[in-house]
Amino acid sequence: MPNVEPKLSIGLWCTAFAGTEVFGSATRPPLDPMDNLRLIARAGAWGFNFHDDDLVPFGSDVQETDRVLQETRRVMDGEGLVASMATTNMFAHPAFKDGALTSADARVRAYARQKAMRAADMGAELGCSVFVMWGGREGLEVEASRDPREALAWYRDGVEFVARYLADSGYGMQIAIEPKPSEPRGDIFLPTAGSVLGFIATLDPAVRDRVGVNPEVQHARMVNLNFVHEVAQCLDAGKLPHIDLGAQKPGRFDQDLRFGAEDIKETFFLVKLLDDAHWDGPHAFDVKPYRSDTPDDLEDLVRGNIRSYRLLLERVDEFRADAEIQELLAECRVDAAGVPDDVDALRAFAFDVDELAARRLPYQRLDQAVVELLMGVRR
Ligand code: GCO
Ligand code: MN
Ligand code: MN
Repeated sequence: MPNVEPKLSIGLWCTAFAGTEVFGSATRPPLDPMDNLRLIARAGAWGFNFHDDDLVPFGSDVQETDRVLQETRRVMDGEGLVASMATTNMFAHPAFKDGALTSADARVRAYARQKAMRAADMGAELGCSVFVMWGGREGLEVEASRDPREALAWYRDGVEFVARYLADSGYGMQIAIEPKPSEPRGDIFLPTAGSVLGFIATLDPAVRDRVGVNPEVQHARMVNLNFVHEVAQCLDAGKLPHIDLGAQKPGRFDQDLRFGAEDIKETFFLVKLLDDAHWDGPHAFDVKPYRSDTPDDLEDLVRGNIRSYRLLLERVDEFRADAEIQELLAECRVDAAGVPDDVDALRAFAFDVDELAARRLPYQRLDQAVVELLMGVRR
């Protein structure tokens, strides 16, 4: 049995992705948001995530916004679906062509804050627990265009503003900043989980507790980082309110492939890490259909993520119950019996370094056992 039953969610923008990219136009018709919610529920997800504009068309007035939110609520209740995470689209509109919270145009920065406030209102209305801030346009191509220290200061002002707005409005949502190294900008500010953790440490202490990281598998693997270690660092800092899951071949553009579709071993250790940590935040699939998918394939995309997550959790159970693996793990650890703690005694202590160096580590067998476990031949 897993330590925690995972809350599995998916973004409305994932299933609604019609296939438009730089080299080609849409391959699927638009997907109505309410039909999208029903599809996600039918495929077995616990919850859904949305940008303001995924649910309510850009530029809608207050009445239209309220109408859509009420309809959403009705569908959620009918389908037993949870609104997990809300976020602001601060990247699609041409007004954000050179940044949102880090734009050198102070009017754009103010407009971005306004849009974030409205998105937060929508999230609170639907009962979301997390507010993601992905700074897709927060970056540059022309290094000469701004002093990155100034951009980071604007970024900090923007995040603190949103965090204060949530607090002042009595909203319980946690902010989760999502790092990404590039795409759509040539260079995005806050490229890795470590960068976001460092940035959070500089926030006003009055709002710092409300802000964490939303790391994404694909964004770390785009730049060949060990995602399991990125997530471990967020957990260690108590800063993991949310996680974006998917799959990615290393060193490529953001592929947003179905969870489990690449690097099964690292993905297994990610699932294991989250369950070992008893982490009970929302597990969000942030994936895209293939351009070749038809509308009928979208449900398979959602189901595939869920199934792979659950299957890997079963493999985690097997890892814990595997006598040989547990024995090998026990062999890997040695306590410091006989070694003094005391500073003076430790300074004087004579280590047998040859013995330390000669210790045998059963890593060939351990890693092979994991590979075989994942191949399904140890049951
Ligand atoms: C990406 C990002 C986005 C964000 C989402 C939330 O694919 O580059 O992951 O999908 O997570 O837009 O703002
Ligand atoms: Mn992505
Ligand atoms: Mn994401």
